[in-house]
Amino acid sequence: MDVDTTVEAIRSMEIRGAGRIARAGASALADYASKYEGDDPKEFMIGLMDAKSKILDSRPTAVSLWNGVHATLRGVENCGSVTDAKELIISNADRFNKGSLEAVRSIGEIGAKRIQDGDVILTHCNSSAALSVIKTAHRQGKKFRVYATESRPWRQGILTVNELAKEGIDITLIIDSAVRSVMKSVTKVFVGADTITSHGTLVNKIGTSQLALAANEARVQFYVCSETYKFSPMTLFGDMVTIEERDHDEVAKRDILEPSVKIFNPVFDSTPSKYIDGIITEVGLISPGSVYHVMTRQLGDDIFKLIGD
Ligand code: RUB
Repeated sequence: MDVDTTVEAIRSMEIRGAGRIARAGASALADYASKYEGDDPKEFMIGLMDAKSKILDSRPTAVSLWNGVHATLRGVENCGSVTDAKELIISNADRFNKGSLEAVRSIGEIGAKRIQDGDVILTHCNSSAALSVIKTAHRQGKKFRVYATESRPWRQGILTVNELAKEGIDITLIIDSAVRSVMKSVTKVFVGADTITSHGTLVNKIGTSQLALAANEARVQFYVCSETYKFSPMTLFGDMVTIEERDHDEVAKRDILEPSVKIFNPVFDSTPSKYIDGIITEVGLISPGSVYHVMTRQLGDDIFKLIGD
């Protein structure tokens, strides 16, 4: 898919979920590189930087997209020719995408160990990482049931319940406001992540923090399933995470409302680290307090080169 088509598909939610948009961004840059037919390095780089900024502007909250794009462009400034740059971008994108899918699989293996017979699981929205944990535990023969929130306004919960039902998992759809009501019988919560800050705050689908509060009140374990490329290097340097606000029409059509009614449609919210029992990543089950160490260990000195880019 070319850059403009990818950007439009991400904006319109045809491609959604933090992992998927990161892989789509990486693939779009590889598509630009593979289709460039000239041999002018300057022209190639101008087109590449234009593609990069369009992709990064497509959705503002998930740092996975930023990390996917930077992983794909890593080292391109040192290439001596357009041919070298094209090869590097294509192979970086391929490595990022394969690593991303492998991370989801590893998270499934690690997280499934936290699920036991008789568990009642709650999940929110539609997270490939969280569903990898649930599906892996089911494939291992564990007997449990799952509640999934509808996740207004886009209702990604419908994707979740259908995906889990096809696996033969005992799944119940609830409306978002039923979370506290079902929490009495829930034993574990598994959610995904769009961004995790250097101090362990989770940014994920709007309503996640309500699940965390209700879980905390009911003494229910709350796990975040997150590839490490959802850790945000910028937050280490004090940057805030931008919370996307989407079109008002997604909440309610204007024609059913009095003209003076305002609509506020934030897409993500923040869950403080104190509500998180563990973050299940491809490098292991870590505490929110370990995010800084994992992120700096993985990025090394690159972290300073990346910031301000
Ligand atoms: C999706 C969402 C998911 C995370 C993680 O929001 O909040 O929990 O993106 O998903 P949206 P994954 O539908 O607005 O993109 O684990 O698949 O990366």
